This record gives sequence, C-alpha cells and structure tokens, in this order.
Amino acid sequence: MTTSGPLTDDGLVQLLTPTGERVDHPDYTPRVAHLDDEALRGLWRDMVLVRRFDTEATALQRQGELGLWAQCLGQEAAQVGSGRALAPQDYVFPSYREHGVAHTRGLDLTELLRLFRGVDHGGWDPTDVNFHLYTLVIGSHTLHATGYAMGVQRDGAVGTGDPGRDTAVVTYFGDGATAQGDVNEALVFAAVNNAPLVLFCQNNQWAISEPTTRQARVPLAARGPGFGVPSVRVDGNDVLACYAVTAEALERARSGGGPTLVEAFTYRMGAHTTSDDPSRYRSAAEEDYWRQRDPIDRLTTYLTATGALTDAFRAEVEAEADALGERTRTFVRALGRPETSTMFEHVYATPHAVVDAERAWFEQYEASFAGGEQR
Ligand SMILES: Cc1ncc(C[n+]2csc(CCOP(=O)(O)OP(=O)(O)O)c2C)c(N)n1
Ligand SMILES: [Mg+2]
Repeated sequence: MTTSGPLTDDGLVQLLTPTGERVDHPDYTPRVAHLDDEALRGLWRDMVLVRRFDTEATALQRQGELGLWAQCLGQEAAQVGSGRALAPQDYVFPSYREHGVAHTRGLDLTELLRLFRGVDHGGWDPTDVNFHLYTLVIGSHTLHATGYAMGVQRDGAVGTGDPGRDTAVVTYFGDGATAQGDVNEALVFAAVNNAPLVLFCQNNQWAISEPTTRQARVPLAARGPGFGVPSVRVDGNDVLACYAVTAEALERARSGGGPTLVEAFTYRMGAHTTSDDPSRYRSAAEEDYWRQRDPIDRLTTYLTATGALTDAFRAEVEAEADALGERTRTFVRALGRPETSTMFEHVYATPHAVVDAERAWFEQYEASFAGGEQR
C-alpha cells in the first residue's frame, strides 16, 4: 500500500501471496516443509471454524444474548498460524480477540462467551489448556507473560534440549498496545532477563479509531532492536508465514535464546467491537483493499489449485461449522444468571481474610433485602 512509515508492506515474510501462490523464502520455507496436505487442510478447517464462531457470536450480541463481542474477522491466519506452531507445554497470555489462538489450544470456543455475556469474570481454567484468561486492560498481560516466562526460566524448563520440557511463553497484543508503557516495560524486562517469550503483535492497523500512524513513525517491528529483541515482520494474512516465523521464535525462546518480537501485519476487517462503527473513521476503499487479502481466501485458492481441498472435505467442514454455530447458540441461551456470590470466587488462589469478610458482609446485605420483602 505504501513504502514508508508504519504502513509499509515491504519486507514482510510471505510464503503464500494474496492470490494464493506459494513463494519461497530461504529462512522460512524449511519451517513449513513438513506440513503435508492433511496439515494444510487442518489449518484451513481451523480458520473456517473460527470465522463461523466469530460470526455467530456477533449475531448473538445483536440479538441481545451477549453484552459485547470483539471480532477476530480477518486475523484468523495470524492466530491459527501462530497457535498451531505452539507445543502443548507452551503458555499463552492473550488479550481479548484471540479466539483463533484459543481454538488451537483446544479450548472449546463456547467457553469464551461467559465473559462476553457477563456471567463470569473469566470462563475457563487457564491451566487446562495453557491459555490464560482474556485481558481487557491493554498491554498489562504482556508484563504478566514476561514474569511467567522468567518463572519458567527459573524452573529450569528452558534450554534442556528435551522437546517435551523446554517451554516458551507467548503474549498477544495489538498495534495500539505498543504505545502503552506496559508493553515497553515488558520488552525491557524480557530482553535483559533473556526471558523465553514471544511478543506477538497483531498489527490490525487500528486501535479502535486510532490508525497505526498515530502509534508509530516506523514499522512496529523496528522497535524491537532498540530493546535488544530480535524482530520479524510477517504477512499476518498468510497462515504459513505466521506458522513459520512463530516456530522460529518459539525455538529461540525454548532453547534459551531469549525473546522475539513478531509483528503480524494484518487487518481488522470488522468493527473494533460490537459497540463500534468503523464507517465513521475509515474508508470503504481501505476495507475493499483488505477484503482482497482475506486470509482464508488465499489458502482456499492455493489448496484448490493443488487439489488438496476437495469438495467432499469442504462439505464436511461446512457441516461441522453449522453444528458449531448451533451449539454456540444453544450454549449461550442456556447460560443462567450466576449467583452474585460467585464474584468472590477465584479472587485469590487460596482463602483470603479480606475476601471472606467482604463475602460475609455481602451475604448479610442481600439477606436484609429478603427480610424487607417479607415485611
Ligand atoms: C489501559 C487501557 N487503556 C484504554 C483501554 C480502552 N481500549 C480498549 S481496546 C483499545 C484499543 C486497542 O487497540 P490495539 O492494541 O491495536 O488492539 P486491537 O483492539 O486493535 O486488537 C483501547 C484504547 C483499555 N482497555 N485499557
Ligand atoms: Mg489494533
């Protein structure tokens, strides 16, 4: 689109062009060489299912079943490509639209909806799938991830050479988050402590209505070297390239080589959230430009050309997506009203005197209303 500043699209690692042709890259082609037709179909299936789920969740918000929804529309390749490069023992700290990553971790996507319906402060046990709770405070979780990665390092789970043991931590954040102090502090701490961390920035061009040009004068990946963190810019709508650069960064982290900053250059095709109307601040021409770079379309074109994507497989995935949509709707509508006292659960991992006192006060307060009703 442009050749200077934060919007330049030069220098992006790419293995699959927007028109669905494979291109070679000396460093990164070998990192996807083992992905056979079945694995490639798997990436396509992941992206199709995530998009269907995202569409269903948006519709559920419009029907009043969810308080809010943050779409990942357009970012499926960045999320599925990076997520599928992870090992089971790796640990993820997401922000709030990493639905594609959640899917690759094995989290049932419906579990994401408790938070957006407002019936739970989290919704899942992060340790079940090594996928932390969503964080809405921009950038704060990059510090949690850095601390967690330093803990992994101190546990001796880095650089042992045992592929089942060596662990990396990945944190996902947006372009806007890079302007926050927390993300910059995370980069400093991760760098000087050589933390086994991958800082995965999805540059989707917008931070609500603020364009990337209001966040930086340079490509976001150019910030990494100033912290002493190796950085790479990847075509975020190319699932293969995202897989490859993440695999490299994870390998560096697990082997003791320290952190990497990945800038996945992508686009938020939807609104920021269901509370936003992007037509107020961006052009239809820009949206068209990115629609032609749709991450799913390019893999569809490529796999159709190679013969890997058969009509039978497409029909199978379509049926699976229909079933997921149906299950999502049923799940959300069956979520009841939580007991108010559940807000006191999981504040700390162990019992806490202040929380106990607050719960006791609250129960007494609620009982006073019940008594009032009886009078
Ligand atoms: C510390 C903090 N400041 C402001 C906000 C309000 N806010 C919510 S999302 C957002 C924009 C984030 O943009 P970006 O980091 O690019 O992520 P994206 O939503 O585009 O994925 C802002 C400013 C917040 N949640 N937390
Ligand atoms: Mg953004």
